[in-house]
Amino acid sequence: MPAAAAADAPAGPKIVILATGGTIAETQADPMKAGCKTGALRVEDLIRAVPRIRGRADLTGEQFSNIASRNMDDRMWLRLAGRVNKLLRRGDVGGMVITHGTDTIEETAWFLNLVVKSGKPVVMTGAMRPATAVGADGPANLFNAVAVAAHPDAGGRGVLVTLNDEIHFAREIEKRDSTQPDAFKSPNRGLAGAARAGAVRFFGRPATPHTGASEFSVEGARSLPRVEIVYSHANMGRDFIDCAVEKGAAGIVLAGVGAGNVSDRALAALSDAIRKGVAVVRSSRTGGGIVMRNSEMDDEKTGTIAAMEFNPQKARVLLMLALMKTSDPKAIQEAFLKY
Ligand code: DAS
Repeated sequence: MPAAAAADAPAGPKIVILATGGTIAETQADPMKAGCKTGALRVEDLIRAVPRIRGRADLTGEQFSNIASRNMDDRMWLRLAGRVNKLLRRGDVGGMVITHGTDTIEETAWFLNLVVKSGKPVVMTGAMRPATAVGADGPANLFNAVAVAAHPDAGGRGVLVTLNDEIHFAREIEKRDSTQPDAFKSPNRGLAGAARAGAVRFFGRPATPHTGASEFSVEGARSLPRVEIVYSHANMGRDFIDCAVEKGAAGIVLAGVGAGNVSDRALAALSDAIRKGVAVVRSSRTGGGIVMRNSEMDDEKTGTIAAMEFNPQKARVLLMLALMKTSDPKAIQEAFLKY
């Protein structure tokens, strides 16, 4: 067999690529002008665009959706978790790659990390540049994601996200730049590993419970508790907090200033919300650091919950899942300390 054909021959474990959409599947009418066509490419197109990818694993593609990830919602998350769990229960499936828009990839990865019940590899990826862009990053990201999912030591690490030659843990990854290919950082506990041209190196294992060891499950769930994020700022009043409560939020995540702080006027609204049984988590809008319990604000007195390292969008996911089990602020705080 010629060398090129041998390199393309199916090898390795069976990996299912589940495509959900995002820029990796977008094209531009003119690469030099703004504007992208969402859902332009299907999973077969994504696979076809990557030379030698079939030599890394026995690949099957499945189109789950083809949306911009800003439109990812609870219903799709529940359906996605169900599909991933079902595929991973199959004896012949060795692992999965999920392509996803980068805008909310960190939220979906963190959600799946807590509700997928399998130790098999689940690796998410996407692209910052559309498929037709000069220097499109999608093909390299997909190639690396397949290499990570097919790696014999990739299991048991929770959901991983591979972009820009880096492997991130679902718990840690945050999108920190709106345009650059190196938009993703894992600021608190660091990277899970590196993947360069399909060469994979793992740096460590997750230190917190995930997948099979997570107590959270959405099996049979038809909806998720409503949790809103309110953004703290100078001159913050109470209206958006009151509105969230009136609209039926079971939880509120505060994207607080500094170490999860908020104005006295807004705090009065949060205290009223807590008295009505709404769980309130204090996170930070700063993009780094840890919102510790009883730091500048007295959580014992206010009944608030400290988000620890979780940014507002990650805290929202954890609060939604915690609220499926309890509305007791102390038990929810335990979850934020444990996960
Ligand atoms: N198109 C946006 C999204 O779906 C951005 C991207 O994928 O990079 O999230």
